[in-house]
Amino acid sequence: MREEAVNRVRVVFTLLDANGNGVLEPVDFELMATRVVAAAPRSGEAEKDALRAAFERYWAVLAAELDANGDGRIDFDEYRSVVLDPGRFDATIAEFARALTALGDPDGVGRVDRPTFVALMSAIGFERANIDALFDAFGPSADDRIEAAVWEEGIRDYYAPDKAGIPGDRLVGRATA
Ligand SMILES: [Ca+2]
Ligand SMILES: [Ca+2]
Repeated sequence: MREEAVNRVRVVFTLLDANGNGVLEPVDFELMATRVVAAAPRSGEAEKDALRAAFERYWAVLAAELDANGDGRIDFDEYRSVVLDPGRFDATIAEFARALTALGDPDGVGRVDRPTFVALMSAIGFERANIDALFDAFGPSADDRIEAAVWEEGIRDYYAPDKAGIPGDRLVGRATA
């Protein structure tokens, strides 16, 4: 497993622990879904419901696959095995990636502008400098928009254990220009 993959997973664990008590529980995913939906005022109810459903499923799958000691919570040692066998989570991550990027593209034109991207990624909890660095790594157009499909693929790559030097690494540590 690439060290970069472990670092990416650690960042996600910290963010998913929305109430900051050191373990993942259902309430974290409810909090996160509420925050992200609140950051997407231009999106329709169907898209918001899809995002909420994606977070619910995300938790359900993590709980079923990673809660090794069966206490209904997932600590980091349990969570880090998410990258050992990512195939188990492909469908869940793909659903999440699709739901999130759909919120980023409320007009359904396949493109995401920077303010919308920043709002959603800030709601998840990433730092502004990292968010901008990631957006730039996705190769924005002259009018400062990225392809929704590129972002969606970037989310899936983020969880890939064998990838390094990918745009998602911009979300780890301090952003560098
Ligand atoms: Ca928590
Ligand atoms: Ca547990």
